[in-house]
Amino acid sequence: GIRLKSNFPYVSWGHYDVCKSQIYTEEGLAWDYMACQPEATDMTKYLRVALDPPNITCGDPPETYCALENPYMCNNECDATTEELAHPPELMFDFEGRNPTTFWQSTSWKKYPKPLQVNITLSWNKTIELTDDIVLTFESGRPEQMVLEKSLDYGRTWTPYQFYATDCLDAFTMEPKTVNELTQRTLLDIICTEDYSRGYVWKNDKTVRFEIKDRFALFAGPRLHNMASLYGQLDTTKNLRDFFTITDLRIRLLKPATGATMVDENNLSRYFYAISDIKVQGRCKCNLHANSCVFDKGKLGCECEHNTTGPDCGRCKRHYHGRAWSVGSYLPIPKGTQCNCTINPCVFFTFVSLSTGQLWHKSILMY
Ligand SMILES: *[C@@H]1O[C@H](CO)[C@@H](O)[C@H](O)[C@H]1NC(C)=O
Ligand SMILES: *[C@@H]1O[C@H](CO)[C@@H](O)[C@H](O)[C@H]1NC(C)=O
Ligand SMILES: *[C@@H]1O[C@H](CO)[C@@H](O)[C@H](O)[C@H]1NC(C)=O
Ligand SMILES: *[C@@H]1O[C@H](CO)[C@@H](O)[C@H](O)[C@H]1NC(C)=O
Ligand SMILES: *[C@@H]1O[C@H](CO)[C@@H](O)[C@H](O)[C@H]1NC(C)=O
Ligand SMILES: *[C@@H]1O[C@H](CO)[C@@H](O)[C@H](O)[C@H]1NC(C)=O
Ligand SMILES: [Ca+2]
Repeated sequence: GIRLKSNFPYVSWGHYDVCKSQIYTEEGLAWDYMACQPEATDMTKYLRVALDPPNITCGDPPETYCALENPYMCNNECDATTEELAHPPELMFDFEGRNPTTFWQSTSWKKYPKPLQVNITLSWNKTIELTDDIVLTFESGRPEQMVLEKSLDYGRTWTPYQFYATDCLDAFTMEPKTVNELTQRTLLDIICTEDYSRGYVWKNDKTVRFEIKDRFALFAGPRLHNMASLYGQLDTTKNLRDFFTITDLRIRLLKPATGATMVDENNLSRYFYAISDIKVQGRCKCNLHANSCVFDKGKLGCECEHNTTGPDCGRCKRHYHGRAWSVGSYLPIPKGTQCNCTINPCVFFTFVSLSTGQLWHKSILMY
């Protein structure tokens, strides 16, 4: 089990909002160092999106689309040169409170039976930890085949997160499963689900999910009331921690909605992909050594404490290798970790360079 200090400020997702606090000890005032992490937030504000093929967005040349459920209803026009009729990728991430919805749209399945396949790659150039379900909203029927993939190394290698199909056996030779069938032991299994691909039900539910919360619930209980138990597991089980950690996501659209067993070859303008919204909630991974994450000059980075440094606070600062770096811990001091100075006493000076007048951030160690 995990022991928690009763005075830890506990916020929404159970993260501690301070990295250190002053305490009174028998020897006087001292610092108590704690695990800390930035608050979870909407991570779609900080990503880059790339499409493959790059020219797969509709509207160049302009095209008219028909509704999937009614081939005579053809009032969906896409023209990249007209703002009101363009459907660029940004519209997957804009604020969706308006009516009508705004969405990205692909070209239609003109080259049928050649597959209509699109990769949508989301990159953060920073390690982030997912804290809530990934939710995609499709505006023209959910795809009949799709794979969600993740990368943990800035897009060099990819692994599947989840497969989606109307028929898992047929599409991926996988038995269909639902997230509810997972247990603590099989939590990291990659499954194929048919839950989000069924024919015409798209009118009622347009969303495709990757269920993070249901997986958390296997440790933290149905209403996530026991986050300490989850954090205890995350703290000690690297595979589990890495499972929810990403630098990039890729949505591989493999087959659009057709709503039928046969594709109507006389009217291929009924088949295309359209996505109005993508939700990705998470926080910067700071190895439990930072309270906040900043977005500066287009770049996400942790504001490291505990004398650590690096984009993820993944190492000790220069001259602070008195103790080997390790992930911050939810366990109380002295298990709580921080990098410390190599020598004792540890004094630093900041010099003003006399020749240039500039502040010289060179740190000098003094005995
Ligand atoms: C996209 O570009 C490729 C290669 O340049 C071309 O073969 C393809 O027809 C283009 N697709 C569209 C929809 O314009
Ligand atoms: C097929 O698509 C065209 C537009 O490409 C449209 O005018 C027509 O009404 C559609 N329906 C049928 C059944 O042909
Ligand atoms: C999409 O990504 C996969 C690997 O993740 C790659 O094999 C494929 O060629 C990419 N492009 C398309 C258009 O599917
Ligand atoms: C990613 O971040 C690194 C620094 O951590 C930077 O050097 C690189 O240019 C960034 N790449 C992109 C594509 O922004
Ligand atoms: C970081 O180093 C400074 C200077 O030596 C020290 O005062 C401080 O206690 C250290 N912080 C942690 C969390 O170890
Ligand atoms: C740094 O931590 C190590 C391990 O806890 C300890 O042995 C060492 O004395 C510490 N150094 C300083 C300068 O406090
Ligand atoms: Ca939108």
